[in-house]
Amino acid sequence: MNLRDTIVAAATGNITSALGIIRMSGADAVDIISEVFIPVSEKKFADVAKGGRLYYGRIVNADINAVKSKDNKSQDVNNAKSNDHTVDEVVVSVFKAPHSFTGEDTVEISHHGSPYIQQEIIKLLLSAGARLADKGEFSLRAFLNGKMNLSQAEAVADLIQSDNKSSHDIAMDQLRGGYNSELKSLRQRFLKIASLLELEIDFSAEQEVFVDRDELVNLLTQTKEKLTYLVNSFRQGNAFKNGIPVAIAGKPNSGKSTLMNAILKDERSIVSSVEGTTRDTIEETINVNGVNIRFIDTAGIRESDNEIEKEGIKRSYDAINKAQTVLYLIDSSVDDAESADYQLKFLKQDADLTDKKLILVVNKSDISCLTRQDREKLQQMDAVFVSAKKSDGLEELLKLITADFNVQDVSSKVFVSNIRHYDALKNALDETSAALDITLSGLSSDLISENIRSAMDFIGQITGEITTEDVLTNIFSSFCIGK
Ligand SMILES: Nc1nc2c(ncn2[C@@H]2O[C@H](COP(=O)(O)OP(=O)(O)O)[C@@H](O)[C@H]2O)c(=O)[nH]1
Ligand SMILES: [Mg+2]
Repeated sequence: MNLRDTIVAAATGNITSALGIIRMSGADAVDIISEVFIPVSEKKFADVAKGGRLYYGRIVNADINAVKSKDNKSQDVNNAKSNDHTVDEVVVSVFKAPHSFTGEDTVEISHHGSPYIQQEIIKLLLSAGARLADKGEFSLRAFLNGKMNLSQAEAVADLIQSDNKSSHDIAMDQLRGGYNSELKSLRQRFLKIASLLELEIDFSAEQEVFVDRDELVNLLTQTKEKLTYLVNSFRQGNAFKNGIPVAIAGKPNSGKSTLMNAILKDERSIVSSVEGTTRDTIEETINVNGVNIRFIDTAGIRESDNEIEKEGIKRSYDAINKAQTVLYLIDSSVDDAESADYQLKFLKQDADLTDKKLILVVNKSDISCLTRQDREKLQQMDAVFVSAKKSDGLEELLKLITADFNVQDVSSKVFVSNIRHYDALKNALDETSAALDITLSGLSSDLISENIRSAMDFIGQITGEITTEDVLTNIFSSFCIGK
């Protein structure tokens, strides 16, 4: 990828709409647009274009133009009217470096929103010297030109993908700096620790311990707490951004599909009284108070020799393992408290439930044959009683699912919602914990320094102060073209 090229791409989707936008960025942007754009003043555009201005005019097919001017003297009667070479009437916005998104000279062409027109204009710009932008290349350039840090560039991608209030709030917050101040203060702490330690190493020949161990332990403990907070915020941050994945599990016929449908008030997944009908998993998202909940209806769990059903059961476990919350349904017309207990034990054996919320849902309460003792026992297991068929108890269930997720928190608290940041923070936390352990055990300070340096590197990776080409390629290639 040559970053000195002038790049072009459609900034709006390939659909018929009122308007579309094409963006072109790079040192030759104005010269290239000048080849195909004639402002109403009919002057050469490159001579008049100023940054921060909009220009109305026509995009013309330059090739035809060239032929026309050659043939001009012959006054060819067949010469088409100038109108015939016009691809579209457009508005061109000019941004001069560094006052643009990318930090380079940039032009944006607002054209009539036909995919055909869009393609034609891009083709003209390509033949005038631009190159088609790679995925995320505009954002990459913005990052490389210091217009935003890496986590802000990622926030642009999140912002475009946000489809509800909480994911939008989180992306917006990250774009506006987010936990940059937290990262800065962490970095400062690490720098302080590192400089204390450097001092000690320099003078170690004299066998003196310069660093007050208590101060060091204090600093490391505080840093560890900060990092732990950020790492733990990911569970919520990720839910706000991507929705809370909720797997609906239980034996066949316990009413999983009926429950999902009742919640969705939709008839998407197959409800049937023949056991094992839902052989695959089905996912549907609903929005409750600004938080997306992604319900995954599973095939149901039981012993089976049937190959297709076995595959369905395997997928059920996959869905459970990936979920953040698991609703485990029992059928209260046949299961009692003991059976519920037995089934949950079975589930815990075969599925990984660490860090997951497990909610026992006692279904079919309309035809339940539970005794009072059963009921009490189930209540002690924090069960929720519902009738999927009658839509009873669903509100309480939804409340329980969203209990840890308060949309109000998004604007007032700091959340980590990006998995790359989460990984980096977790690594920094591990290094800090190791440094603290070494300090407490009174071992040599060179070892601590090493941990602190790599913790600092991990923090630097988040904002992009420390980065490799691989990391950048990886991040920006997940963007779409034109971003
Ligand atoms: N009476 C009653 N029947 C239910 C309830 N929930 C589900 N059923 C019935 O139980 C059967 C199995 O339901 P289904 O949702 O397909 O179960 P799944 O195999 O767990 O997905 C169907 O005949 C449903 O109508 C309920 O709350 N009350
Ligand atoms: Mg089903």
